[in-house]
Amino acid sequence: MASKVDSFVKIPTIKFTKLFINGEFVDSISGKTLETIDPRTGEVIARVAEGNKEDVDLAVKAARHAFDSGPWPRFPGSERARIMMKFADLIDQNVEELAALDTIDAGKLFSAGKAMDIPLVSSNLRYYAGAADKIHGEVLKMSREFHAHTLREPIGVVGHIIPWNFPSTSFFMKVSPALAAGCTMVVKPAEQTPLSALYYAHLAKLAGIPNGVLNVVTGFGSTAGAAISSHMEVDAVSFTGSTEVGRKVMQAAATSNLKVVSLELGGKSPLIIFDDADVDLAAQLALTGILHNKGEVCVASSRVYVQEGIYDELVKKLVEKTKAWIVGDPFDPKVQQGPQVDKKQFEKILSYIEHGKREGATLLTGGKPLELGGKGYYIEPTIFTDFKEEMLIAKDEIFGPVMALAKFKTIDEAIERANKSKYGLVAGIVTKDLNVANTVSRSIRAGTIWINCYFAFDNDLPFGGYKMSGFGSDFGLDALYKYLKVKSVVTPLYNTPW
Ligand code: TXE
Repeated sequence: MASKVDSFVKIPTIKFTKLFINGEFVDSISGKTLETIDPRTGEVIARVAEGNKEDVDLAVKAARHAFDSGPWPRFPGSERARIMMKFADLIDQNVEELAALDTIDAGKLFSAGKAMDIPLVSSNLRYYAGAADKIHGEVLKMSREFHAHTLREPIGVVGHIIPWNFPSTSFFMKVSPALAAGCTMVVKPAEQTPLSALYYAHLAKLAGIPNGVLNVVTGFGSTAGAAISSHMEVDAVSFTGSTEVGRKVMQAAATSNLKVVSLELGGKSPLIIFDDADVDLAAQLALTGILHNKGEVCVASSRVYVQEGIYDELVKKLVEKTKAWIVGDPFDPKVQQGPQVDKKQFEKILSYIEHGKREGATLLTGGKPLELGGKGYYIEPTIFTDFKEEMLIAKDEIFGPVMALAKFKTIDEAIERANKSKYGLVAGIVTKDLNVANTVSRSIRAGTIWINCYFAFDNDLPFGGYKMSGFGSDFGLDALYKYLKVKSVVTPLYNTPW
């Protein structure tokens, strides 16, 4: 079911469109700007400064100076924590405006932004603020006559390259732990969704984050992004995006200064539903697993395996629920799915749907763009059945509202098919049998396993991939350690001559 496109909320005035370098909003050196587009209509929302290599150089210089001589890495952790808490409070005071910016920029549901994404980022800042004064090393009992201890020191200047699907969450899952660690940074938001990142830069300044600690350079990946990953003065780069670009980031790190790299890349996550599952729960998990955020989610349950005994009943429920799913203006509180982020992503998804038809999968429902007033990048929730792992729709990350469904007989078959992917980000299991849940959890090569739930994220839960879904964690204390280096310090116990 579709709802007409008609805005329900007053669209905020766009206040910040310039680069944020060394505590100031500035134009790009070239004076160039890029358009940011509203995916509900295809119209331009604003023009934002287009940073490139020279601007990244300036931002890195500011971050380098703030790291080498500024107060941030030298503050007691409790002082960093105090400022981060203030930053979180300021976000809470501006929830609606921030959620609205992500809705017009990315087509995300305003209700979800207000209730989940934005509150999650302030809680994320508070989680890492709580860790900022608990960073310490260990005292070691050496095997010889030495006393040794380790120090955990901030890694230095960090580059964060972030995607468009969760503009706010992606920003903070990288920025919060790096701030707590005492790092300074340059953030490059995705070119599709620069607006909330610039707003966060403004709030960081209000909170008292010193100049140069948090810089935001808006711009394109092949210019501004590439300048970060190949920069000689950037000590680490944390990237979330496509596997293809992840490879380029790693290459650039290798051929420049061997900076530390962490990559959160794509996924093609299996959800395995066993015969004993509660059908309603399973159908709900499968559906929201793929349709949440219009399928533009790295952990989307895009391959669903259903055991033969429950298959027909589950498919019937799924189709019923899919037909009742409401696509439309993401500001409308009744709507469950907004437009895809941009024309490129919209066309990519539709071309995968055509591939699915040509490859011989059965189109059960959906499969077409939705004409909502003739504007916007809306796509019907789509389900294919009878897919094979060799098909493109089962191999590639579509990043859209497209589920591929298959029937299986045995647990071994389910495990084998679920693992038949180059990706290994998450997997879901629906069963009441603890032995089955445990066996499958241990047999699937993925960084997170959700049993009888999906999207169960938490600030405390490390999140990262296996295989070509990348390496290094976001969230949890593991993400904090990503931005810290261990230094070993040794002294002789006695005045042994050396
Ligand atoms: O990603 P890119 P795109 C997947 C998803 C999607 C596909 C393409 O399947 O359909 O990727 O999306 C910056 N050096 N994911 O093209 O290009 C870019 O500016 C340095 C999964 O948008 O990887 C943006 O800031 N940086 C994913 C970021 O990389 C570069 C989320 C991601 O863009 C660069 C997004 C370069 N050479 C897409 N080129 C997830 N894991 O959640 C681009 N960038």
